[in-house]
Amino acid sequence: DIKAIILDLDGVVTETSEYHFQGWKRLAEEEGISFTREDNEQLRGVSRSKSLELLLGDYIDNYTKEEFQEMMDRKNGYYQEYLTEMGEEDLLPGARELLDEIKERGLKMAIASASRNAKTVLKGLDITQEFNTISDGYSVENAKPAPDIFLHTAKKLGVKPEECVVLEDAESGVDAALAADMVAVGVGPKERVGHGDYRFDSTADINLTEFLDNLK
Ligand code: B16
Ligand code: MG
Repeated sequence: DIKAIILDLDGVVTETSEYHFQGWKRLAEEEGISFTREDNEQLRGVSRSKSLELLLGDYIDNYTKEEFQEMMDRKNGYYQEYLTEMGEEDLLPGARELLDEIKERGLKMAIASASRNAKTVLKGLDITQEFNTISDGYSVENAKPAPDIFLHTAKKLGVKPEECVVLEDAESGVDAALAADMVAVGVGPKERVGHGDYRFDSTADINLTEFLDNLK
């Protein structure tokens, strides 16, 4: 039986990828490196350090460890500037209804995000209090696609991995959920999350009741 729903944050509950993109783009421009919206798609669900590695590509050899750290901090500063303007209106369509539905069904509910800014984002959206537990970019050492963040979250909820459904918009996140032996639900296009157990085009398209009844 399913006892808990674990939600990814960026891309499932809210769409912060545009803010991440603006932050990375500003940094890339300052460093004279090209960075397009398409490049940004690769960074979905990917940790901050891995994101910078992908952005730099071969240029990575031109930088010291300290410079790498400084660039991560600089991008995060830009990102946090955008976050200050966040509000309830930044919930993705269907997200509010989804949270209500999970609660009504008496299921446990958690966030498992790769972001170290997850708590700030949840506060901006004013939904912190909705969740039984929140795991973020500080919770585990190995980022998605490793299963660690989801296993850690299940443990905190006191449920078994097979009793969890994960909602994820990123390729790496679906990989992580499958590796954790949870029901992996992709939110997004087939090319990105089609390898999960189930898939919905968007958060607004998730019909939880129908989906859970079909699982039985
Ligand atoms: P930060 P999620 C992920 O969040 C984002 O999708 C990804 O683009 C970002 O690089 C990562 O968080 C780290 O974010 O720089 O704030 O620590 O989708 O796992 O909720
Ligand atoms: Mg995501």
